[in-house]
Amino acid sequence: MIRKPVLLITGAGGEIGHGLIQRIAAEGTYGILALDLRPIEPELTAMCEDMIVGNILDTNLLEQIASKYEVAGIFHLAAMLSTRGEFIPEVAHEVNVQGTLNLLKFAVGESRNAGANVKFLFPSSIAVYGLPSVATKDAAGKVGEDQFLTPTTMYGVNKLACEHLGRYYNFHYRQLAADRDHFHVDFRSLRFPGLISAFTVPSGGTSDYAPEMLHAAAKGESYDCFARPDTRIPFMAMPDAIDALMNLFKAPAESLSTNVYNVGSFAPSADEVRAMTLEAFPNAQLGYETDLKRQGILDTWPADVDDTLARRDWGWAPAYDAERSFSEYLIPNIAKRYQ
Ligand code: AKB
Repeated sequence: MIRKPVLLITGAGGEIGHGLIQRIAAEGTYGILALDLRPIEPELTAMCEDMIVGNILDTNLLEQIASKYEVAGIFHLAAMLSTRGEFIPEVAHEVNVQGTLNLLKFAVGESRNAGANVKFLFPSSIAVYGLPSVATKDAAGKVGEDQFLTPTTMYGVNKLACEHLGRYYNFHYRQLAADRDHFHVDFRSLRFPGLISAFTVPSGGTSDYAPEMLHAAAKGESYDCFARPDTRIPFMAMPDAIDALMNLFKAPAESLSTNVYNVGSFAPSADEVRAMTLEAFPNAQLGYETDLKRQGILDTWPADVDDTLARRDWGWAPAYDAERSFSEYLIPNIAKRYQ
């Protein structure tokens, strides 16, 4: 069997996967091995070396992949998000933590086979933060990587656990074993804010109100926002999220001072998102019906993040602020999509 060097993308059919497959295919440096529970769109499949329908919890499947391909890097995107995870927390833990552990172990094997440290890109989240009250959130402003790490959702707990697992596999894996490998997993993680794509609508997240509002307005559907008008959390346009992942992937290891980086972009209130949406779609019917339980989660997430380390270590600089995200990326593309 011929082993081909590829980048493995788990959760390839999700929101980030869409943009990432297109970016990696356009760059042309690597082949893509897409893995998802369901087949992905034919146009995206056509950009991939292979599309495997399967589960990250299936270790036999991962062994088969290892025997067939030389995986040069992993973008482990598969996850169960914060809202959905609260309905089935143990399943969320299995998918989010055991699934990540399986992939980290897989990455160790690939590093050993390749004789080089395989890069493991992991999208973490602002859900790792757990601010104790709205007053603390208001006072905290931009939150740094080491502050308020007391998440209240299973998803946040899982993401934080996986950041630590990644650091362990990077630096301490089997530290007492006599036959400890020289090679390790090069674990790199980004704490993403809520992401907004013009081409896909998220599901199962708690930051979903912003993209839901925008897509509903473009479709001419009425929408009641489940967050309070004054709710403020950070958001990012999808092209910047893809840039962040690719730039961190390409950054020289010696420039990185940590395994986990905040990345910020813009941080509008729910009402500011509504106003920007109404500017583009003046007839949209956008109201509020606050879901106090989901609001409770949003109140524990920071109003914004301090991304000084990402800016310093690997030159992070978002291309899209709120104005540009809406006027140049979101509105034109969403409007065209639902025309
Ligand atoms: C969610 O809402 O669960 C995600 C996230 C902020 O990580 N979009």
